[in-house]
Amino acid sequence: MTKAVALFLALLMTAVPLAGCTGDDTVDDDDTTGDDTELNAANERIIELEAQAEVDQARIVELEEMCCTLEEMAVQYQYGYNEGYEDGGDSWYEGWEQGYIDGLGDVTRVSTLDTIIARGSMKCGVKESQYGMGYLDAGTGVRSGLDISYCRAIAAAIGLNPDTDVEYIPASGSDRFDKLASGTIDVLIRTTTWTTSRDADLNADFAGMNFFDGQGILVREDAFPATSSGNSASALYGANICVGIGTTTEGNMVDWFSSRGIMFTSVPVADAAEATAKFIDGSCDAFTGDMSAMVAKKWQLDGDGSMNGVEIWIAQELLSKEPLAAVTRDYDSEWNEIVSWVWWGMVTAEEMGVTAANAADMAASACGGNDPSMCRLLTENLGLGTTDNPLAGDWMQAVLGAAGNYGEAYDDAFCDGTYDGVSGSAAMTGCLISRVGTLNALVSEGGIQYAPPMR
Ligand SMILES: N[C@@H](CCC(=O)N[C@@H](CS)C(=O)NCC(=O)O)C(=O)O
Repeated sequence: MTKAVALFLALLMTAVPLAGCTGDDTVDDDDTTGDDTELNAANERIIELEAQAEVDQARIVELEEMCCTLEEMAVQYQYGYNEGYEDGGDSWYEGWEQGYIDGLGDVTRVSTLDTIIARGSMKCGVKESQYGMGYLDAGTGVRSGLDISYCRAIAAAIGLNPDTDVEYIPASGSDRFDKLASGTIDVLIRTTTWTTSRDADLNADFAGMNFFDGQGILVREDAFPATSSGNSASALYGANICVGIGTTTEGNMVDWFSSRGIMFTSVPVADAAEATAKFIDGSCDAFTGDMSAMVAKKWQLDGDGSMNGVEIWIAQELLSKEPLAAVTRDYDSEWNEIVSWVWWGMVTAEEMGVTAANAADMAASACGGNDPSMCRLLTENLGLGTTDNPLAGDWMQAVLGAAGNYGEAYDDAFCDGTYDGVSGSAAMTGCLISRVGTLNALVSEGGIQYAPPMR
């Protein structure tokens, strides 16, 4: 790409002076100082330059057609990079060069949606360790959590069977973005925080924020007693703190403690299993991660007796903002739009009082009666999808059937599963993480879960 852009710019730079030249090619008849030979030579040169300008102009048009938009140029770049990375052999850079050349030969962009439909199944990159978000019950093989519901909802939206056509692929804190970029997964839904540098530097485009989280710290009472610590992370002087490699948590921890002048030792771990083992055996005095993970971990460790009688507590502070979002690859707009609008569709359904149970009836009465916005939500695709694979008109009914509205999905993930989907967060019962009064309530309840208009 660098070469093509350089050539393109070089040609442009040549064309500009040429245009100036041809626009100023009159000869002054009153000029008696020049002789005919000079004049003829100048005229010949002008003709020569004009001919060259025509050739250059044709080449510019050719290059413009090849790389008709900047976005397409970037797609080629990415294509080349991915190809090169895959086929790189000894040197990824050589592979990149080759991949780029190959990529130039194939500028046709294929939406991930079309790839999924052709394949007949969707690959969702998930967590398996975090109860409430992405959890695999080793005994029953059942997956649960808000992230799993989101994967199911997307599958249903695009006409797949959410029970059979979703392949769940575990993604760790450190390999998740590679798995996405390489196409090992179609979408990443794994408690992933949306940050500027991830968005800008990685082959990653963020979509629906399904949970607004923050960073928490789980602490061993025998290392730092809760009462004398004032239930505060600021008392953790000299603590050994387990933190997942490749997470936002690592940087936030350094920011938070160093800005307060608190010394600590970071203990980097590959995953939650290693962190849990080190926390249990005392190699780590504390374990830090998303608050949703810390609450779930405390609940699990309190319940399974693995702390051998050692009390554990969660510090009162939220150390950061962790808006957890789904992620697709860059330059994959139609697919990103679907992933985003499935989430907003679930929020909108809750705002409008539509649930898994009443969606079909609501559609019938709204479209037969006088409720155009409800009819639109439940029976129109609103332009989502690709030319080859537009979403079905009843895609939102399928989403609701697979995962419910946001309130129902939240209830399935964190509460007792009895919520009716319309009565509001205060009506949810048996919640591991209460929703009422938090950022994850609807805007109408003082939270920030909010959907742009669906029309
Ligand atoms: N939102 C964080 C995710 C942090 C994360 O996944 N941390 C792991 C580190 S081990 C964790 O807390 N896991 C807890 C669990 O899986 O139960 C990010 O995007 O980097």
